[in-house]
Amino acid sequence: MTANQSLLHMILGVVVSAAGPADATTPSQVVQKKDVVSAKPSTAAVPSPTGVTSGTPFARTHNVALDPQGNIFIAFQAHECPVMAGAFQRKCGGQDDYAVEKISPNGGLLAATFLGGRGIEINGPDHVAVDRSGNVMIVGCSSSPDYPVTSGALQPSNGGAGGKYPFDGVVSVLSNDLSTLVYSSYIGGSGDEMARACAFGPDGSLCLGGVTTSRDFLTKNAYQSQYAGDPGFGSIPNGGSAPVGWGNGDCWVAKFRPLVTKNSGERR
Ligand SMILES: [Ca+2]
Repeated sequence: MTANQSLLHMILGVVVSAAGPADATTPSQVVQKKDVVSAKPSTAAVPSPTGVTSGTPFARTHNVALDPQGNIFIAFQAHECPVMAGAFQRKCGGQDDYAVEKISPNGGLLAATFLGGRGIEINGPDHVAVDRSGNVMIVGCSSSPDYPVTSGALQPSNGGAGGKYPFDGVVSVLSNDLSTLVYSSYIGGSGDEMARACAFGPDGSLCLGGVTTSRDFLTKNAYQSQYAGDPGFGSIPNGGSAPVGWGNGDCWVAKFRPLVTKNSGERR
């Protein structure tokens, strides 16, 4: 086992223990139960663990990824994070945000940024992926009406903002040094969505998957263009007596064109 693999193994061990019961949780359950523990490793486990979650009382993560140089990218839900000068977003937008950290193969914190708006970014983010150029993609779920998006985004506004179902999926790509938001968009309709998995295609395309409870979820060239699940999250469909959850919605998959736009500058 190489040093890199050993470090990653240790961090993954922490992540697994921190994730808790997995993925049947709902936005409200996540917020109410506070059933997440810090992913901060012991100093004995990781030399100079400068920041997996230093200073973070509440953190949740599901995934890590490596860039071609062996740097480790971890993303989690947090209100506090040791961001540095040059970070894309240096302050939490409100409630919890996503936080993304770049950690060297030796365990040193190289960069960190928040990513979120004044609502809550929850349940992860569920997936992190890194492309051959080192760009870092995360996908997740946000209730914020002001989650950071880039010009030319597929969906620049939250499809459920101000309504009963304010959670949309989000997909964001950051530069390798976490200073620039390369691409970011909501993806969702009037119901609730989560984006739960992501990968870069061989051509650089963004491939996403998630769950929706929206009858008006955007489709294009779709195998299944009509929503077949129950109505929105928390509703009582079909004469039932209990509200439905994510499991009563539909899955979705989406493929975005390779990245062509770039924004720059610090957001906050
Ligand atoms: Ca937030």
